[in-house]
Amino acid sequence: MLVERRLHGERSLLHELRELAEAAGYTVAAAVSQVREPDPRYNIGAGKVKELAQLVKSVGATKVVFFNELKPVQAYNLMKELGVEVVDRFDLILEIFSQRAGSREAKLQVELARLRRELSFVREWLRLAKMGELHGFMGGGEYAIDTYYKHVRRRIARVEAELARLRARKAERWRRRSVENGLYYIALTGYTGAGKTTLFKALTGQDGHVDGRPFATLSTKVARASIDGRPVIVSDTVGFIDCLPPQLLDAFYTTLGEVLLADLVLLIYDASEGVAEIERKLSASLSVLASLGVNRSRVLAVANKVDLVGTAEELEGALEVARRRGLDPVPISARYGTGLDRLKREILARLPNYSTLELTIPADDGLLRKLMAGAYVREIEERGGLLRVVVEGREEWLKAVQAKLSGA
Ligand SMILES: Nc1nc2c(ncn2[C@@H]2O[C@H](COP(=O)(O)OP(=O)(O)OP(=O)(O)O)[C@@H](O)[C@H]2O)c(=O)[nH]1
Ligand SMILES: [Mg+2]
Repeated sequence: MLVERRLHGERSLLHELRELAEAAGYTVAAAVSQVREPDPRYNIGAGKVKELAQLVKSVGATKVVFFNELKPVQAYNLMKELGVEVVDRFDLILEIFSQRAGSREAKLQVELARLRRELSFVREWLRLAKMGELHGFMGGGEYAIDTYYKHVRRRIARVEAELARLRARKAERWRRRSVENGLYYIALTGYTGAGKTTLFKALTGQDGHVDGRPFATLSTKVARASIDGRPVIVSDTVGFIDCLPPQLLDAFYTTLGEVLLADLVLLIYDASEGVAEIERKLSASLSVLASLGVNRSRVLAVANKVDLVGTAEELEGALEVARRRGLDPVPISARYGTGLDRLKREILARLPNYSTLELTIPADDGLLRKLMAGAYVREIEERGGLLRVVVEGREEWLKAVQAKLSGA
């Protein structure tokens, strides 16, 4: 059963909570919404709790999921009154993440988010214990809680250290690819379900998991692609979501090294949704990107699923939402390949430090192959045993190749 409490004038997000619950494998028996200020005891009003208890019985619900973040005491009070397990949206998202975490990194990230959450719970217990408000809620008393708190802190430090090692290795791989091999890095980002993985497939030919449920992708996937002959690295990333719990943001998104290091960040959104929904998801995505430190100048917006958009006016409306935020979206259909040519042109036009260089190289060594792997060789001409080539690519890299040549 789903429950949401919102303030007057706030939009309901029960539809999204439902998608999440279904993605976690639940069948939704009922959904309840209440408009009021939070109640410190239950989050919702005490009268509503009685109603919920009735409803839980009549529909036979075995679990209640709140949209709102519950304080430990609220969850505890609610469980006592409702007689079934009570979780909030954070727990639900974490449940999906842990079901789907495949890679070592994703598993560690789930653990970190869980530990961080636990830490904030323990802090709350400690606070209540100090105020003498626990009334047997935690039998062990303040000392036991304090010991546990230290234990959680130690585990957090250990997981963080391992994640830092993984991240350093990733950054090193990136450095090799960009600095040593000249490749550009493009990150696909956007709200969950926007079509990142579908576009990733269309650009790289590599398969990814697509199932139409939220958070289909949990681990970043990286592949080489050729954009009109220009070799690039494309990465598919974890989707964003509205009201992302801060502990999850910390655990999952600040480790999106791909996004931080990317030369270009594509922000994909589903243009087939209503304008209000597009607005909500775009602004959630932009605020995650901003909190990751991604500059707007590196962002290229992509309006996906135009095959589902009914009329030209609707499409215009969907593009206008992004324009109002200073973005100039490229309309595409990742599924049917519509608009990909224009998207590729726009990508190329935005690659930073892209330049053209003419080089004369020996015909017989591996340099030509190296150039072709890291840049776009536009022209090749043979001249008396030497090759005159015109290459386009990352300026620093081309200059480095040139310097090596003249030094040799
Ligand atoms: N009609 C249509 N459907 C699309 C298009 N692109 C993606 N979809 C569908 O939208 C759903 C989500 O697509 P994904 O590619 O998994 O989206 P994602 O952004 O990777 O989602 P997460 O991994 O959950 O963040 C799937 O059911 C896709 O088949 C498109 O251009 N047109
Ligand atoms: Mg995906």
